[in-house]
Amino acid sequence: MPPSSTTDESQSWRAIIEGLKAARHVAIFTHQRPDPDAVGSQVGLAEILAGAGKTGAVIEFPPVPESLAFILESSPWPVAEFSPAWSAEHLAKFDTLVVVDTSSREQLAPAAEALESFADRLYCIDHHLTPDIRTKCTYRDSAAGSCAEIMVRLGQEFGGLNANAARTLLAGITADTGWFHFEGTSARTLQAAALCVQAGARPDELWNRLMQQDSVAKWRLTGRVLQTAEYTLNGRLALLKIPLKDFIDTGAKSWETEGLINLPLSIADVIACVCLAEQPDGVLRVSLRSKHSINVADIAAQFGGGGHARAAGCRIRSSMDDACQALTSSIERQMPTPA
Ligand SMILES: [Mn+2]
Repeated sequence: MPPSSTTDESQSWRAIIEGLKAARHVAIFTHQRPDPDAVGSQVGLAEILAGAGKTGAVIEFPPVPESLAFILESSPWPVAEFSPAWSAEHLAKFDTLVVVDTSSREQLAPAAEALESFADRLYCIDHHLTPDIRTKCTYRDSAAGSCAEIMVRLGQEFGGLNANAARTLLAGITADTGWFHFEGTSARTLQAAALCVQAGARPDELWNRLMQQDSVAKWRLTGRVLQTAEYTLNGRLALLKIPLKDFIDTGAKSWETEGLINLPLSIADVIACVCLAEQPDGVLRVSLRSKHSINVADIAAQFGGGGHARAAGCRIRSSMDDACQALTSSIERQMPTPA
């Protein structure tokens, strides 16, 4: 498959391929709060590079959701947890550093400074809108529905995918496209998925590993959050508020809010949803989704975050009520006038 549309992008694509072909010992990073696309892209890339005779490691920012263990356990390279001590001891030993599925300093916060101190050997492969980390080369395809989709193309430059690369990359593709129903799902997405299935990935296995692993605590939390959901701006905006108390009472973990924000989008009138989850340190972790019209990446950016047009996030340090008010008025300014 050809790389991407513009000259800039195809130049950075060639530069990334050349850099990876010349690499010997590679550390692969991804964003905090990793998801299947993040770790699927990491392990898929590790398989591709291991197949080309390279060594390396996959680096995670803790905590990593238990639900992703099945991907990380299949890594051909050791998986390490990032810490300042790990960084001081090991980072300089890698001749090549790669960041996948993000290009945002904020999402790499614990390691951003350390990574930028090696910017001359740092590559980034991403599909998000707002790059700000300093690298030797960043390849960004914001039309790709997942970073894993880009990795499948990258695999073709290295002679194809082995069965485990195919499996971990299909995990990333399916998760980031909502099993092929998000806007970013394109012919190239489906072509990449077909290559994965051809190389041995099984959609039924991945559906079970990714979609049928919830805890009872998560569903108790979900019940509470849906009960207390608020619908504003003429029913077009859904607000989900999760105070810390709800996590404590139900026993749900912080990452078990995953997917919850999509539920109110099933309501015909709702065109945007905001979910605010209070963290133990008092900061509000905010997720934003929209069906159409509203660019939630722009909204998130107003609060120091980022993401995609239809899915974005940020962190806000204020009371739940103040944050809801600020987000609601910012979304209201983007609301289309009803016909
Ligand atoms: Mn992604």
